[in-house]
Amino acid sequence: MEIEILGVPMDLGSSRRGTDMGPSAIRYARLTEALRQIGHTVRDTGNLEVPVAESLDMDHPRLKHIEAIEPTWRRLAERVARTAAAGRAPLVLGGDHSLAVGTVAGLLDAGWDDLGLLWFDAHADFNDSETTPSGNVHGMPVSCIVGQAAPELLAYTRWMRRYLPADRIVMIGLRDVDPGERQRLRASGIAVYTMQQIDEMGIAEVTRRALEHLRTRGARRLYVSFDMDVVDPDVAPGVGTPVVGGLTYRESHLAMEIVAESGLLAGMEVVEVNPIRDVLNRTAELAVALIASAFGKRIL
Ligand SMILES: [Mn+2]
Repeated sequence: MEIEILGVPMDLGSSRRGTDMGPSAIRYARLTEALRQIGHTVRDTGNLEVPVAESLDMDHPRLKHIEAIEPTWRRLAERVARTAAAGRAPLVLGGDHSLAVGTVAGLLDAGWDDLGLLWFDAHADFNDSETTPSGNVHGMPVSCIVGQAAPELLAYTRWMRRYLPADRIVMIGLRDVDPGERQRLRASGIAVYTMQQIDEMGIAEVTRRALEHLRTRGARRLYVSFDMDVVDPDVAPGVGTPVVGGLTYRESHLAMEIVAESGLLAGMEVVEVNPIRDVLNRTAELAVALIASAFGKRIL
């Protein structure tokens, strides 16, 4: 596979600073080497230019830094669309999770009408300007991606040519959902597997069902949006918003191995790596190992 890496050093969408250093930490953990070792052609296209938080005025209490985030989404969408249209697999390194609006918009712009989105996360990221408890946009990207949001937030997605149908998203690993978000999520049409279902069924069954769900709704190309906080903080301490009770080391790998076996993977992003909170770059190293598993690294 031809893989194109793009870093998005953005932490404007979260209040805890540090995820802007995520792309650097992941590269330092030898990402390109890991992918080349399993036979892929890899090109690192560097980082997208993202404004530094200190250089900005706090513009909007319910949509913090939205005036800087929106143009970043547009530029990211252009870059991702170019990569995808050229037949290469985009591999986006975050950065906070708000960046997903730009990546998914770019894939849709490239004509990926058969896109299915697998969203690994401790959170639903389905708030909007009305339900948000914090005003942090990294808690809202899925609302923008499916075009279900309060008008105030939706106004910042007018540049998007289309939204992704809600039944082409499956969320896995949820364990921390805000009250207003919960109601909207239930009514959204998005399929969800919480940690409770993973405990009951096992991650293998959950991942297979998620893939089957996307396949039966017409997905032929899979994009994985992997928030490192889906993994338990004991294993992945260096994340923006840690929540106890997450995936184990092996569960997270097994999910990626099953993604690889599906043969559908066409791109991926790994977000919310926060080196400030990390221990000796362990979380970035895990990110690299999980990316390698998703792109086909096998034990035997
Ligand atoms: Mn997230």
